Amino acid sequence: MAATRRLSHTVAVITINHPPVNALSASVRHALVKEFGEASKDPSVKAIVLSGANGKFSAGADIREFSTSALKTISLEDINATIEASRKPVVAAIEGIALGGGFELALACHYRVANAQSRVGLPEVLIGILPAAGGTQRLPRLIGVPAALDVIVQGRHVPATEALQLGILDDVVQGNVVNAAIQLARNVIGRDLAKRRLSTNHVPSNPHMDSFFDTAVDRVKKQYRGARAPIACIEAIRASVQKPYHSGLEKEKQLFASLWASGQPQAQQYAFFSERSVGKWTHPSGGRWDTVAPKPVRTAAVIGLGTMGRGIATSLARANIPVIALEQDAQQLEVGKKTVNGLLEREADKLIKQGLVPDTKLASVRFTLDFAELRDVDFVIEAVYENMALKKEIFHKLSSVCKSDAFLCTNTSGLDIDEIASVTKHPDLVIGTHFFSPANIMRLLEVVRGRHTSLTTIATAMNLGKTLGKVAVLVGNCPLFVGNRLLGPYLEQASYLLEEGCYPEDVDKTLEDFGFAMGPFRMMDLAGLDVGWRSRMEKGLAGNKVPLGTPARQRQGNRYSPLADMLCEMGRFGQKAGKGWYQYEKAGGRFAQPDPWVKDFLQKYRSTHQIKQQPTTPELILEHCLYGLINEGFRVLEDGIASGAEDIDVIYNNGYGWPKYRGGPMYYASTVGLSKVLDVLDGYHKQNPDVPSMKPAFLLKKLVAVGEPPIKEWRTQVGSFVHKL
Ligand code: 3H9
Repeated sequence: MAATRRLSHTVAVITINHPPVNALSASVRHALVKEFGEASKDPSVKAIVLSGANGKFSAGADIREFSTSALKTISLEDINATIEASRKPVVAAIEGIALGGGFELALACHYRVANAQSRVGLPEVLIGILPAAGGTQRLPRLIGVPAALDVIVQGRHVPATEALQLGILDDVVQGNVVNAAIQLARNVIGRDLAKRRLSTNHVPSNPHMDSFFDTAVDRVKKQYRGARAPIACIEAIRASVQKPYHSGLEKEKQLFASLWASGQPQAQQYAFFSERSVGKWTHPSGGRWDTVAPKPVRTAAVIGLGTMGRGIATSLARANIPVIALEQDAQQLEVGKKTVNGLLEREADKLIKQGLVPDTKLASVRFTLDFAELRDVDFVIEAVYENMALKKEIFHKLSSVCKSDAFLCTNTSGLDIDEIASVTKHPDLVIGTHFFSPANIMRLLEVVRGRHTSLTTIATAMNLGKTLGKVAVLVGNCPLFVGNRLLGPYLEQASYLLEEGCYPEDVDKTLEDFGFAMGPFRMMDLAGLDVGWRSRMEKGLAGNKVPLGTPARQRQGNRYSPLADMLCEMGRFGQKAGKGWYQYEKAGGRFAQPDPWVKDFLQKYRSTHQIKQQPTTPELILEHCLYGLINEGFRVLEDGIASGAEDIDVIYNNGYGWPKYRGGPMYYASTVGLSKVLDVLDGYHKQNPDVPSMKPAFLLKKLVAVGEPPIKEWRTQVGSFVHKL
């Protein structure tokens, strides 16, 4: 039964029961109509309580129904209207979550009571839509426009204590919320419900409301470049002020339809389900996520308190895992300790503000210089800088100091996990974790399996990722793993575009207009140009071995752009130096300004090497940079480094500033059409045979040859191609 009803004295308790999250699918809506209708008619029932089974009120509409006709059977707003109009008081008993349509259902009730651990919110914007069952009209009527705008446009999950302060809830209780709701329902029997029917209230307004909304639109246009849902949310709330309730509802419906037609919700919902599917990893050996249990991580250690180590230690403590933080240098330890303690204080303040204390606690971090203190920890994360010799020395030490079943993990953005594991006694317990900076904020975690990594080690690292609130994606061990590997051709193309006539700001603007948080040149300036330069020198690509400024076409072999190396030779390392591809107000400054020096430098470079300027359009810039990246994505799939297109997309959506409303690079390729991507790559490669990264991948050609199956089917298709390779 999707919903059940029982009687508690004179109160009918209707419980939604649709695991795992009580999504309001068609069967639930049918059941609600039936149970509510019967409770309304039953003369022995004087009040009604609405609740959810298994500790959750409801996660809202069933997202999988959006692309089916099921959504059309019994609208949620009709149910809400019936509940609100009820002459018997209706109380929502909120446990766990009341999100999206689930919260809209609660808003239609006359009273709302929640337990202290619960969260309410309208996160529709995060899946590309807007609340479309009256949420944008009822919430402003309940808590006013500014607060409603904040909750709806951010898609925030509002903790119960804050929701009480905002006036969303009537009560927050520590114990059994259904009992509390029954008690409240009894107390209000016979009361006048007119003021509790939100649709009949006015939205508090003032003469400056219109400019308030205009400012909000400008702000979200900047913040969520190209995303339509946040703007639609604001327009719907604007309608709640300007129009009567039912006209506001109409506006909500129209906005929903136009968003759907834009294709953005489909991309964001693909991204939503992809994030869930990557947690269900499979191993090339056939090992599956659900056949192995993760080991508990009761204590952890972090080695190295640089930027990464500090963020990782903070993440672990926030997840209530006690940490031992180790540095090899006393001064570094002091600096690290100060920073981590500062970060933890901020985390503690946040918890207090959200009313989550004392239920949510931060674990302790102990600081040490002594490896012997790591002898009992369950999970060690080494986070020293990227140097193979140093990492091997540490792993050798860990292998003799730590208990024999401790998991040993290296935080690296591209070093060989197998080589690191080779110096340990138990390579099966060694795994890579590529955190993204700042590690206490960024959601992405690439979990890198080595040749000997056991399924239990993978399960434990993946589970730890989830505990830390990360999106953990399992990837194979190859230079640069997945995210950074795809970045190679993207940056390479960006550099070639400069050789051929573009300026950094042209390329950045095009990619930022596409929706990237940051264009490639601003990103390189932020990360520091010297990092890549040093690694290219190690590989013999940059520096003395390549004559400075030798352009592509005059060299033997593959094309290579020396522009970034030339900037580094001149100390232009990016933001930290106050100059790189742009100029900044000072060293460490953040405001990138186009630099006349760079313009002059590029012009001289082109004329010295007689490079003819090519006409460029934004479309061309996008094709070159993005198709190169996508092509590498297909190669990663061919190599079995990522197990599906979804994995690559999750990595780009969460770690590389890819606009989620475009689904991720592989999803984007599917919307552009694989044959178009193939044609462009093919044409480019024929003209530029010295750029191997643009040679169309075998898998891309195969997918086009079999008629471009939908992305959902790529995983199986990829499997069969790889077997045949
Ligand atoms: C809406 O309400 C529109 C209305 O305004 C208007 C309608 C006309 N539907 O995340 P988890 C699945 S739009 C279908 O791993 P957690 C999820 O795929 C909706 N399925 O657990 C997974 O399935 P599986 C607005 C859903 O504990 C399983 O549940 N609401 C839905 O880490 C467990 O999920 C939202 O946007 C759904 N609504 O987090 C809320 N939600 O096991 C979206 C979840 O097969 N949901 N599933 O992989 C969330 O934010 C999180 O899932 C939640 C639980 C916080 C609920």
